[in-house]
Amino acid sequence: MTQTDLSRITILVPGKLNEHAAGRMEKTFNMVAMETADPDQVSDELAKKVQGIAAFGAINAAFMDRLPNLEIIASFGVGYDSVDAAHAGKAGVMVTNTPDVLTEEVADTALALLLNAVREFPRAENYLREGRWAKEGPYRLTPGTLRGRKAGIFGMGRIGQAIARRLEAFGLSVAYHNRRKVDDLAYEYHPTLVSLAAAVDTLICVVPGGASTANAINAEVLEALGPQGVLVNIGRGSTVDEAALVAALRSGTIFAAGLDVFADEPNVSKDLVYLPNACLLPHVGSASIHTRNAMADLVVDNLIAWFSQGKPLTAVPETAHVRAQ
Ligand code: A2R
Repeated sequence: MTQTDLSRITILVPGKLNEHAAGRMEKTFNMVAMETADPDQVSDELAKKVQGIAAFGAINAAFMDRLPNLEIIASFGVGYDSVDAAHAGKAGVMVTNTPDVLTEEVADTALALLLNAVREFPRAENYLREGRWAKEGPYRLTPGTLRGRKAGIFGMGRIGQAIARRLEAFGLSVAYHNRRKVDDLAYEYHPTLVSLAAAVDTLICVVPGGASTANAINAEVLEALGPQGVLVNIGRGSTVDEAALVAALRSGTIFAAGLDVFADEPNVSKDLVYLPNACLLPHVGSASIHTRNAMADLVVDNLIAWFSQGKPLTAVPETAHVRAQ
């Protein structure tokens, strides 16, 4: 299909659109923006026209079912737990995500969270900005250090392995838990999350969200991690039982946490906000212009590949069987 032909294809964009993606989409397709993915806000005329969705937020089954000619949902981000991909797979709708292009950026952020949680750098910087260095003398020696720590990665996938490479360079030992052992990977494997937590003192969570990981990091796992324990979550907020985490941080069951993701974003539990041993970031794991542009390009390139060659670049496993009509 030529560029001109593509301009006849209607792509719906619910919610806030990445600017770089918007620029390319407007040039390439007939792009229709709407506020939210609400099936009641789609007119019958528009519903018939839509062949693709560029998704920057949740897309549920009801929204897909409102669009009889929908062929593809190109989702922004590697995690696609907010898109009902299982339903799409059954309905013959392709779903794509944006793996790989954000791997190194997210791994960088994981290490920043770990360092900040352990060495208190944000608090030390505030101390300087408040003029306390000159008035009160040097910032306190931190009780935490990376020296001698043993790291465990929950989710040794693309990002998990990029984090592991960084941890090795920092001199930490690395172990991991996945549902399956990864072939040709020398790191120590643990068949359960509790056994991983018990074997390490630094747990980094980078599994996808969804039912299979919901609240997986619970009171038992935090107890196993122990009083020197540091939890870093760069995956999804749904994976951590936040009430159990707050209790563990308050009681000293674990030492500290570094979190980029939360159960109810953008609302962050006040209990976490007031805890001095929690280092919190507003879901910025991949949030550089460089990496967000690369993710936006992959969203648009998936749509172009689907409508011009009948094959996307990065299908999610639940819809890998879907073929273009
Ligand atoms: O379990 P496996 O063998 O499928 O390994 C995957 C692991 N994983 C799990 N591990 C334990 N229990 C589970 N229920 C479970 N579900 C998945 O997480 C795999 O090693 C890893 C995910 O790696 P990738 O698919 O390569 O994803 P990537 O690019 O590393 O991104 C991970 C997540 C995203 O889904 C977003 O939520 C976040 O990082 O940005």
